[in-house]
Amino acid sequence: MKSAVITGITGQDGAYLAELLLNKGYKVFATYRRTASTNFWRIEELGIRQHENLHLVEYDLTDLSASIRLLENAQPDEVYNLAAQSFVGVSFDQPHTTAEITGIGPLNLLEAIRIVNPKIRFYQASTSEMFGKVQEIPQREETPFYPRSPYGVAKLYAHWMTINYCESYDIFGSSGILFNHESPLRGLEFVTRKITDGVAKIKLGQQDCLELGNMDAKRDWGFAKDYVEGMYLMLQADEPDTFVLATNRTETVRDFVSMSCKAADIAIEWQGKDEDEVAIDTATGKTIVKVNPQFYRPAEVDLLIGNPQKAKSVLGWEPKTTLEGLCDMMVKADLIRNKEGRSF
Ligand code: NDP
Ligand code: GDR
Repeated sequence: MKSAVITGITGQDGAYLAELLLNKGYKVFATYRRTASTNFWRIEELGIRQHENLHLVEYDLTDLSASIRLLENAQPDEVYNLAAQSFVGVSFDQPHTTAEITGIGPLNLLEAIRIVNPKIRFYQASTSEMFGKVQEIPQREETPFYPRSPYGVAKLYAHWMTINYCESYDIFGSSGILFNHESPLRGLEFVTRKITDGVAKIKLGQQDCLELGNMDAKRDWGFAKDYVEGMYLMLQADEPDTFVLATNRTETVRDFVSMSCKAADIAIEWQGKDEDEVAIDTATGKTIVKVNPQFYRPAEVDLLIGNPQKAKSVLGWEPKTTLEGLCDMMVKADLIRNKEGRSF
């Protein structure tokens, strides 16, 4: 029986990856942080919390000795490092914490692998945020990096440390440069889920208006469940490497709002520009979306669109879900949850 450590089981990707590996017959050691109240709702939604091969381990990525103990106890074949302070907006307010968790944290795991067993394979959750300011489109593995947030800078450090540990100590460390991936399990602070949850509440009469920041930002959005397959494939490859996972389609935040309203059967009309831009519900004449500059970022990533060709040719990986399909799935899930009075 193969075994794997997944850090960050309480997050979106950790939950989907655990489900995938359990279905493949893995023993999974999944880490969570001690918090005053537990947040296992994602693995509960997926119905895997009580799985006999899922072992929940309390752990903090910033602790080197805990990282060593984690690997000594689990003796895994593979480590998937998904834990991070992953919210770009917060990284501007908490740059130190972000650097410690998102930048130095992965180094603790690399050191632990070096000390405990250099044969353990390591996956690092790198990100399209490392591309930041547009240097080339579509972005691919060779595109120069220009991060635009403390989060992006921290991730870039961890990305290069993963490569450095491969080259220095012959550790199998692969990085997935993943573009935005979403799902009904996405955190409510991220824009897609904020929109689908907000639109569902507006449809149900539970909320009047949704306030957003930069409507012009363009993102390459895929489905998280497709992307965790790519993580798994990276650690089954013959050689460690870096791979972009993306859909090669980009849309604005505004487009995602329009798509979500359509999925909820709300007809809208856009009016105004910049900070005065609004979306009007054509049936009621009410403003249901408006701009709040509070959500603008000090430095923005304007345009992301990835080229996943290498992942396709080397790993046989391709995204399977369209953006319309993803958006529809998220809106439907949020309509059901909000109708039942449970919103995570
Ligand atoms: P989430 O924010 O949903 O999950 C992050 C996880 O990290 C949570 O389980 C969180 O625990 C955990 N965590 C945070 N700090 C620590 C710490 N100090 N020690 C241990 N665990 C910690 O992220 P996603 O699932 O969306 O993303 C997974 C990874 O992929 C992240 O590293 C993210 O940066 C990266 N990524 C994500 C993309 C996306 O579009 N989703 C795209 C590219 C990269 P808690 O619940 O306690 O906060
Ligand atoms: P991102 O995701 O920063 O790309 O990072 P997010 O959904 O937070 O923002 C996407 C874009 O939408 C704009 N935006 C808003 N964003 C939020 N959160 N809230 C708003 O109200 C809002 N209005 C407009 C943002 O300015 C931005 O341009 C995600 C995270 O999962 C990272 O961990 C991951 O590495 C990258 O995706 C790839």
